[in-house]
Amino acid sequence: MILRTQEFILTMSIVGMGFAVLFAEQKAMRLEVLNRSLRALSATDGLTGVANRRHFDEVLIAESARARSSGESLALALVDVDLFKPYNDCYGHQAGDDALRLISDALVNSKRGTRDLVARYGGEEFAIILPGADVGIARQTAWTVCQALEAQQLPHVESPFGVLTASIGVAALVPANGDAPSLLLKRADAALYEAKRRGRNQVAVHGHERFPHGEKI
Ligand code: GH3
Ligand code: MG
Ligand code: MG
Repeated sequence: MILRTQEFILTMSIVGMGFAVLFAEQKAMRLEVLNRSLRALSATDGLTGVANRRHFDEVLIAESARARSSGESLALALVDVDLFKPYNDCYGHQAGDDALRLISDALVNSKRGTRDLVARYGGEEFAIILPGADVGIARQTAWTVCQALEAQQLPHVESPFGVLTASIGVAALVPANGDAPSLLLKRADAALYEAKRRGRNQVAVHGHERFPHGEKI
């Protein structure tokens, strides 16, 4: 009788340990899923669902380092929605938010494959990191974005184009030792400024156009 009881206790202990291991594994899996979703959330812009500025900064640093060691070109497109303040003033902030979501969709649909990263850079500005792209490919992608935005036909009566449009500055380089990722940003930003200056709803490419005061952008 005592033997039976001991056997029973032993069996129950083994079964109990089995359950404990199973529960621990399930808990670890649940935590892993939770961690993954938290990581994804902390990298995502809440309004548009594309990468946020923090994630953009991380990816730009990582891709610059990768391009530096592989000798591949790295391109960046900075996209700024045209006349967005008047859009908000005319149609309301909620409509402005809806438009930003549609614009980010157009950007995501225009990117090449999975290596490109679309991010909300801030406010009504977006960025696309294009690893491996030279100036020609980056310019082409940027044009696709401009055309996709125009094709959305979001009415904007305050704009000379009649619809919501964007201006895009593009830069590409093979990072050399000592080139900070901020150099690519600075060049794309200068090109964006040039696209605005020329009348908006267009692409300007750093190094391929001239600034009014002579030096190449
Ligand atoms: P430009 O063509 O020179 O870029 O003119 P702009 O009016 O787009 O530029 P400006 O910098 O004067 O205005 C940007 C506007 O973007 C002002 C701001 O209210 C709006 N904006 C920024 N973030 C958001 C947002 O999250 N939602 C909405 N609805 N509007 C935003
Ligand atoms: Mg802006
Ligand atoms: Mg703007």
